[in-house]
Amino acid sequence: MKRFGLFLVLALFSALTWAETREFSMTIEEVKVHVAPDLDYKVFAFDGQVPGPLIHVREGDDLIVHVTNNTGLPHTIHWHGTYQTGTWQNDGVPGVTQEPIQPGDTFTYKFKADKPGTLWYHCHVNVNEHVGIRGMWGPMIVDPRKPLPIEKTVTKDVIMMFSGWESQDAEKYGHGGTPYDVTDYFTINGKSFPMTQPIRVKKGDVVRVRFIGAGGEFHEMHSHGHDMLVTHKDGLPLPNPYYADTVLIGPGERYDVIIRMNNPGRFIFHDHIDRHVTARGKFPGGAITIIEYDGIPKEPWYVWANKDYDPNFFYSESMKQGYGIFTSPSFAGEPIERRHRGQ
Ligand SMILES: [Cu+2]
Repeated sequence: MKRFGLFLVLALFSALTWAETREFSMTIEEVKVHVAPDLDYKVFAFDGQVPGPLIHVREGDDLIVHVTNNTGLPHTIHWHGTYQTGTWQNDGVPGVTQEPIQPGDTFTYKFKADKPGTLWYHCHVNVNEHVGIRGMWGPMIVDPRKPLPIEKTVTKDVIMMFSGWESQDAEKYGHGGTPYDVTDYFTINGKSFPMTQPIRVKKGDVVRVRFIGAGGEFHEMHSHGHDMLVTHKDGLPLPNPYYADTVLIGPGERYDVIIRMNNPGRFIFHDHIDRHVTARGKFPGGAITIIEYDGIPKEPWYVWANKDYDPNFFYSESMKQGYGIFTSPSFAGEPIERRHRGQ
């Protein structure tokens, strides 16, 4: 009996303090991604994909991330949201915390996942080009040690990263991202409608959408037919969660919302800033998706009646796989011949 008591104490102690060391490797690659039916774009891509791979860890974990720069320009990674308590040299800001990672070099970041919630990572070199229009961003989800009761009811996770693109600089590394350049494409997870994907649900689902403002624009996401319960801002639980059917996401911001899927049908879920639902100036395009309930027939006139479905477009499948780093083949770009670089 005494021994069992000791076991219980030890089990409780390890459950409370359990933290893992998680060691990942990432590369930065020059690839071309397919942003819209009429737009291919040269990017600097984490592990060759835009958005970058999902990093999913638990609050308190120790992270070691080896980053190898296989591109022709210098970069860093800033872990947006982490406090870097006692590890400020890992904050990823060139000229402030480190020298940039030069082409061909590897840099290792070591830090604790000390802030829970919806975070993201991005380059901090020449940010307005590399982050603004060149795809250098990815999601980092840190599960809290003490989730809210409502978080435990979630049946499906959806991650949406917003960004803008400038078609005139699609082929020109080292250019673009200034206030004088025209942003004419807008995307969710790197794709402009109709290349985005539906959010497929069934009645009774509790969907958590994590909005991440990865680009330089504001996005006003509007959920037809459903209210969103806004529960977290920048990873932190709100003292007073509130309902909204439009949520404004600014650059760098994150909002977590919970949507109860209680209204079977088919509903558009779109950016309410008119120019953000265009592509090269033409409607419809840009930041649009559609909530599709199971069992709703798809009439032939439905815009996505015959769509090839990618269940991991919003990282929903990756989020089910526990902790680690998760690449997504559907976000992968095509390699660019090095000799053509720097056009
Ligand atoms: Cu960069």
